[in-house]
Amino acid sequence: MITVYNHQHALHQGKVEMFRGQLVPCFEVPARADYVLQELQRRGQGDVRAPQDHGLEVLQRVHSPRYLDFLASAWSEWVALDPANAERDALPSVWPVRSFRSDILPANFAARMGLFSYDAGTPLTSGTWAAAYAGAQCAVTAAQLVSAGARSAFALTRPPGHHAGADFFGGYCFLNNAAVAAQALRDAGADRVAVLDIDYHHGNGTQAIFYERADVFFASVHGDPHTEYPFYLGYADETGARAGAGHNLNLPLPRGTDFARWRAALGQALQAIARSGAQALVVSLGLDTFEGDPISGFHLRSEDYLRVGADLAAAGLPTVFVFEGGYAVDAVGVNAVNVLDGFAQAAP
Ligand code: Q9C
Ligand code: ZN
Repeated sequence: MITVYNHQHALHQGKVEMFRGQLVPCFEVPARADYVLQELQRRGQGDVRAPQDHGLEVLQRVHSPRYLDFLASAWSEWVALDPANAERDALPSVWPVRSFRSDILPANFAARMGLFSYDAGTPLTSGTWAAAYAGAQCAVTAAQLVSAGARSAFALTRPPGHHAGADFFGGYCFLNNAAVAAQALRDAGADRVAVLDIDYHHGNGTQAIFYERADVFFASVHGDPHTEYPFYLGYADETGARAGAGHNLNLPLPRGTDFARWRAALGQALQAIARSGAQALVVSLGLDTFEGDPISGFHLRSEDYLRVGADLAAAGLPTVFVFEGGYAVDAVGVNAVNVLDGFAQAAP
């Protein structure tokens, strides 16, 4: 399998996130991607390439212009507020909930941070834009390799993407790499595409981006949002709207779910994807379903990920893998490469 690697991922290096009234060290750290790359090389899957730069246009297919403008200039505006900010992450602290206006773009920087986000756990840093931009280009490059006939490709990048919407960041995500890949597959000629999200957390950003569209089917297996982040989306009754009605499938599972039950849900998602008529698949590959994950609640084991890869291969679709969550840092390499290996060994 070809890996398109974001060599600039470590430019995004958050220091702290808000958790229960305290700033705690970030879970989403550069070592995550380093371990995956190391494991790929250790197991002789070292066809690792750099992304091609397809410009802002590919991002504008998914994200709003005012959000992209904000992200591109946010760090310099933050430092302009106070030179001492250069040493601090930027975090939002005020948000426009229901009945506030979101059409107005406030001049105040804190107000714009809140307008374009939904949590205080996603620090924006000096290199966030550069890292996220290069990461989204990795997703496009992987999609184009698959469009050109590759059986599969892996976009190995961070920060992750599936919580980011058309005009918001959150959940450690800024640009929605999986959505950008799905759109790139569409733009390269696939009439119907599916996104399958197997991160522990519901892919609220991806769902929101495609919710009213019939051309991109979204399916997600995740922790029940009644108790699990992102809480406000990911319920089973969300099936799509308007033209997208019937093109969204959520399979929430309780905290404590083991591999047998999780795999049955994966099977359900894959059946729905087959029925959707998708000609290509994007997998939002989160490894935070692992039993050792520090912030999640499923019980998958490292060897289970080989079977996950084989199940995905059995769908028989050209597949773009996009790296998402997974915070058991010393296991995330083995778990990610197990999926890719399981896929490659089973794929025709
Ligand atoms: N102290 C992804 O997996 N809140 N994002 C966790 C832990 C946010 C996870 C709180 C979790 C976001 C891509
Ligand atoms: Zn996650």
